[in-house]
Amino acid sequence: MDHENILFGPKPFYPIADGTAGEQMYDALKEYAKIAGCIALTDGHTKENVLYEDIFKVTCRLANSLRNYGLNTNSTIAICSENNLQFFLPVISALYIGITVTSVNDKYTERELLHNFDITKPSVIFCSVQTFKRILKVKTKLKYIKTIVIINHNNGFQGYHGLNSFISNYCDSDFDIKKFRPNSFDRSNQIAFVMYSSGTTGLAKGVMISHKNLVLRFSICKDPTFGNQINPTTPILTVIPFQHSFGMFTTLGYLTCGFRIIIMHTFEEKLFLQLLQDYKVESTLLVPTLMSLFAKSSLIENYDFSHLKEIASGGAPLSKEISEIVRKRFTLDFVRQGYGLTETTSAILITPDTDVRAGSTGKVVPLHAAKVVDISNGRILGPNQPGELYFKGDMIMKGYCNNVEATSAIIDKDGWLRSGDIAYYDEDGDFYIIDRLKSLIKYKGFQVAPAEIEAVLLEHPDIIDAGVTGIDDEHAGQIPAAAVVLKKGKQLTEDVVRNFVSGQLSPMKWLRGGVRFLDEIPKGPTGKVDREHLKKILQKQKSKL
Ligand code: M24
Repeated sequence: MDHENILFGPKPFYPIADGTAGEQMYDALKEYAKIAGCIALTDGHTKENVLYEDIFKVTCRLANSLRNYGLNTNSTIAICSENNLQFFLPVISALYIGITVTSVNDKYTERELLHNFDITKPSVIFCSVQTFKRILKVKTKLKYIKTIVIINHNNGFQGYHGLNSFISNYCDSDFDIKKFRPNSFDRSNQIAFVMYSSGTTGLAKGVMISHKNLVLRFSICKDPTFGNQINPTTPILTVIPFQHSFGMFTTLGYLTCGFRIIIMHTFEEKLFLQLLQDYKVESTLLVPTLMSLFAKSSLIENYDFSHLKEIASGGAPLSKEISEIVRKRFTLDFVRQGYGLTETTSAILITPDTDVRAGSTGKVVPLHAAKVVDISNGRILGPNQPGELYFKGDMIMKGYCNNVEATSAIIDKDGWLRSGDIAYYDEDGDFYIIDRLKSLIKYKGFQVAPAEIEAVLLEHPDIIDAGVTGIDDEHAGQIPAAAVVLKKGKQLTEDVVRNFVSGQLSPMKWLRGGVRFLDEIPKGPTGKVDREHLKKILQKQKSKL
């Protein structure tokens, strides 16, 4: 029977709590707010602190403002900001009410923002001083955007609200927060977030994450084997962008645990190490690019990390060698790995701290199931046999926003989600990711969809065909590279093509892997770009440079 090869995660350590994600967050923050001086967030760059008490009060008032403004469970707001102390205020307030939050990359260009907003049509955008200009430009083109609120500015400017002015405009100054209660609704159907992912193919799609999906993440975060022991005030350092599911759902989970979260918006090696030491950090999150940096860093020995219990890495492949070097250099018992997709809310494979194997992405988390499928015949495979990974469980997204076709291409009728990754598991149920079947490029853990860059290249009047793929890079994991076919008689230089792309797409999508001019793009029988073949051509070119 095939079914004996389906791997199930263990029972959850605590039963899944009742209520929506907003109600659970409200209850948790209310408890921690009672602890005098309990710090929720510290800005690693400025050292400014925010207390749980502050977050609780402001989110209740902001939620009341959003209600009075006219938003409800049918509304969508957007957040477009780098990591900062205010990022989660609109996010948490929206969770209380059941307003959907769509989170867009703060580095996105106008073109990219237009594409993502059009999927969800948010009416209010919460942006930062840094993203304001771009958001303003986008607003002039999108009629459904009614209001902009600048979260890290009190009173706003150019006639646009800051966070305080928005609240004082829509919430009475004598509003009694004791009277505030979050809304109750069906947590299985209410969409808490729309995140963005290219899935296994194509352009960005809106990934609908329900309140129930999020409740499961909250539970796993508290599981002592797969998550963290709940000791309020435990210091945690994170540099993972909040706009991405990895940063968003780990940090929201930490807030439900009462941790002190030290945040960074930009990675700086010295500052990161200084923060680990000065705040006696017990746990930190990294992406493999930064793990590689620390494997070679000459600064580590200058600091005291005696409080550090774990480093966790995720978002892209981490080699066994790098993992072991970093573990030894920080004198840790283990390096934890997490593996997830935007479509699985958060990590669905995590290294349990009871059984750590270097190079493994860990075991299936509680209440979820995984299987490895032979890509040639669809059979479920046993241990040590590589195939495509599939997942099932309550963290699997509700579907792609307004895109039934794409949803049924990735989730089958029995609820199994195709990961597009090739992996195997060993006799003990530890998973190892070995390759990516889908065309997705991972640049420093960020998603880059080749189809999006190809579409931009084809807009150039002298380019008649284009193919993009990721080529291996020691520092970034993968970097995008392109092959283009020019119109007869036309000539372009590599720099012109690279600049054409850089002018329209955000830095993670720039053609750092170079451009090659070909007579024809290698394609398969159905006309799709043969990325394996293309990769060989482009990788060869890079190794010659
Ligand atoms: P998205 N090893 C190899 N490939 C990986 C990987 C890994 N560990 N993790 C992700 N990928 C690749 O941008 C696969 O090809 C994420 O990356 C994502 C989303 C939510 C949570 O999504 C895969 O198909 C997380 C990652 C996450 N990672 O770690 C943790 N969360 C975590 C770690 C420790 O769509 C593609 O990236 C503790 C707790 C955690 F939550 C998916 O790319």
